[in-house]
Amino acid sequence: MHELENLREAVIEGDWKSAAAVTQAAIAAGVAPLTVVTEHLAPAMDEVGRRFECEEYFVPEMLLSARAMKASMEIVRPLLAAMGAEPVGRVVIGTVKGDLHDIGKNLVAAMLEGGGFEVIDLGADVSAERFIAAAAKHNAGLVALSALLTVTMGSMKTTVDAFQSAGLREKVKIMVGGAPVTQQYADAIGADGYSDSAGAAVALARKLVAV
Ligand code: B12
Repeated sequence: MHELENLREAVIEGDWKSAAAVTQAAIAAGVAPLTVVTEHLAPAMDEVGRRFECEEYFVPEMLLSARAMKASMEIVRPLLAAMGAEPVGRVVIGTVKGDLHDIGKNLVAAMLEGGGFEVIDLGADVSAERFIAAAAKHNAGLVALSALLTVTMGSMKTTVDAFQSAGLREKVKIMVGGAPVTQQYADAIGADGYSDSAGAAVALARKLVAV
C-alpha cells in the first residue's frame, strides 16, 4: 500500500523522510513517476506557495517543504530522465554576479522543480556569461535571476543586455526577483516578468513558457 495521497501531507508538513518513503513505495507499486510530480508534488508545492503568500507559512516552513519535495524528486528525477519525459519547461536559475544570497533563489528553484520544470541551478555570484552559456547549452527557454542587494541589481541589467548582445534575447524569457527588485525595475531593464515570491514565481514561469 503506497498511500500516495500522504505525499501531499508530507510535503506540506515538511516531513522529508515520509515524503521519500511514500514515493519509494509508490514507485515500487508501479505508479508512473510523472504522476508523482504532476498529481502530487506540484499541487503540494502550490499549496505551500499559497500558505506562504498569505503568511500562514514563513521561510523555515518553506525550507522544510522544499527539502521534502526534493527528497521525493531525488527518487523520481532519474526515472523521468530515463523515460525521456518532457518537462513543463527548462529554466536556468542563479543569483547574479556579486551577490551571495541564495536562500530565496533556492526556494524559487525548489518551487519550479516541484511545478514540473527542469531546473539548472548555477548557484550564486553568477556572471552574465555563465547564464548565457548555460541557457545555450541546455536549450533553456527561461532564465531566472535573483538579487538581494541594491548594488547587485545592476548585474540583472547587465545580464539582460548580454542576452541581447548574444542574439539570444528572442529565444529566452527572463524573469527577475529578490527583495529589492520591483515590477518597475523589471520593466526598466527589459525583463519579461517579475514576482515577489517563490509561490507566484511558478505561475509566472508557466505563463512565460506558454507564450
Ligand atoms: C541571510 C542574509 C545574508 C546571508 C546570506 C546567506 C545565504 N546563503 O543566502 C549572508 C550572511 C551571507 C549575507 C551577507 C550579506 N548581506 Co545579507 N541578508 C540576509 C537577510 C537577513 C535575509 C535574506 C533572505 O534569505 N531572505 C529570505 C528569502 C526567502 O527572501 P528573498 O531572498 O527575498 O526571496 C524571496 C523573494 O524575494 C522571491 N525571490 C527571490 N529571488 C527570486 C528570483 C526570481 C526569479 C523570482 C521570480 C523571485 C525571487 O522569492 C523568495 C521567496 O518568496 C537579509 C535581510 C532580510 N530580512 O531580507 C540581509 C540583506 C539582504 N543583506 C544585506 C547586506 C548589506 C549584506 C552584506 C553586504 C553584509 C556585509 N556588509 O557583508 C553581505 C553581502 C554578501 C554578498 N556579496 O552577497 C542587506 C542588503 C541591503 C541592500 N538593500 O542592499 C540586507 C537587506 C540586510 C539589511 N537590512 O541591511 N546576508
